[in-house]
Amino acid sequence: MSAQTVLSISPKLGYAGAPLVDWDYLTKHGQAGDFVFFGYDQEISRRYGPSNAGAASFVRAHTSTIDLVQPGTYDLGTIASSSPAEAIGEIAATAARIVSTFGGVPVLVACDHTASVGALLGSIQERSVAPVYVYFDAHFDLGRNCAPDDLIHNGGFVGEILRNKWASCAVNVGGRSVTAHVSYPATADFVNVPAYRSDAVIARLEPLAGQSIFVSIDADVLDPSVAPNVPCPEPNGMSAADLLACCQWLGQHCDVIGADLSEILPSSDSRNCELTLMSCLLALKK
Ligand SMILES: [Mn+2]
Repeated sequence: MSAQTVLSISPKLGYAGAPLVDWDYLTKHGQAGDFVFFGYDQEISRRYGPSNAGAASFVRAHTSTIDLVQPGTYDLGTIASSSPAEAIGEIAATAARIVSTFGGVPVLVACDHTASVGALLGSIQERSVAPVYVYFDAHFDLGRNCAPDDLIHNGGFVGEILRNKWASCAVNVGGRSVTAHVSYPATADFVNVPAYRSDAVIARLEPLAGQSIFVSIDADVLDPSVAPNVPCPEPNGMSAADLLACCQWLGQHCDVIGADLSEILPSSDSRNCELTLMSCLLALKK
């Protein structure tokens, strides 16, 4: 048996033990609904918290030796971009290519949460109906204290998504920062679920059953006892089990068209939160 036969695909070295593949492999073997991870290792536009550059590679290195992965899950590697200013377009182009080539589901692992705009834009490119943007995050990231032309950063990008109608509605789960309690004028098409226990959250999410959704996970939705290594920690967050149960429910009842994970600080004191968060992303797969 030749080495080529044995290594028809790479050894498992990607996110959650998924095989690292290239476009050639995906074009030949990718099937509709397959989850395709890709990383982006640079900061794009951070307004809050210290830099977490390198987070995508950190998460891959800390999850590649486990075997959580299911069939039909791949890792395309880490994409490079010429500059942070070009990054959103390049992330969007990669996500759009995953969708258009074989109907895959793009799953981005990134640094600051702003990268989610690129993953969402690529995921919706061939769709006529905007999805619901479901984001697990201690912060609303609506930029309600920012000028309307100053929203493309990790504290305002959800406001930009709504203003541009890239999503039909944004649903926040786990928002609890001090700004979540300030009285701002209501934001159209924004809903928050101020509960963390999965049974209470799922009861609120039930209207989403059967709908197309994009799911974005900011690591700071978890309690700092579970995920201490985030740039903007907030006390009293969700438990790992509750976040996982919510993601399982979304995966089973909704059409997940794309997903992302961000805001993990590379650190030796991660308490393995990257494994927890990777399990949550995988739970979104049918
Ligand atoms: Mn956050």
